[in-house]
Amino acid sequence: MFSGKPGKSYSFYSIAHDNTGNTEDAPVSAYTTTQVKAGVEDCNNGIDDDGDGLVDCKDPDCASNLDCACKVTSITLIPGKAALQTKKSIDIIVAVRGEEECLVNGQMVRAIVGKANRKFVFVKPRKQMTDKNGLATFQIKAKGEAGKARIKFKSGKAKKVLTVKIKAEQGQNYPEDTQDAEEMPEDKKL
Ligand SMILES: [Ca+2]
Ligand SMILES: [Ca+2]
Ligand SMILES: [Ca+2]
Repeated sequence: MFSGKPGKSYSFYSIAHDNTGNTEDAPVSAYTTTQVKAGVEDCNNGIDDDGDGLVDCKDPDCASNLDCACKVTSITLIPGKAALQTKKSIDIIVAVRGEEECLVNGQMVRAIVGKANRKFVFVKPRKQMTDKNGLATFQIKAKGEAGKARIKFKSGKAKKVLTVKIKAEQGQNYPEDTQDAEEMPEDKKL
């Protein structure tokens, strides 16, 4: 296979030979001309087409190529768990990452509040796209009842559950819930 150098133009022609040693004159113009374009990286051929040392998806020229888009492998919640008083709210940042910690831009993140948890919290918005830093921010507001709520965040095939402990305002009692101690052992330290 003939491989050209970026930015160079190559011409091809053929010269016919016969058995008696006569050689056809070279044609005046080339039969075909192939231009290897400089600065155009083909994002799916395993070759550094534009000569900058970066192949396919590693080349920033392929950043907007669909084959190279950062696809969700994990989501992280910041903070990873929350405690708040009734009627108070907190922002939870959902960080969506792909392979090699790439930032997933424009990916839908959903906040799912199961039926049993709806008496404790509101979440807004219900769904949101990640920004260019792979982040989506949700506000969680505690209703009037103390207890423990679980909110599931889902993006692509990744999901994470946030446990929110809601404490009654001072002077009120709230039920101690140890049900999730196995899953969230750090809760015991609180
Ligand atoms: Ca390439
Ligand atoms: Ca390149
Ligand atoms: Ca490039």
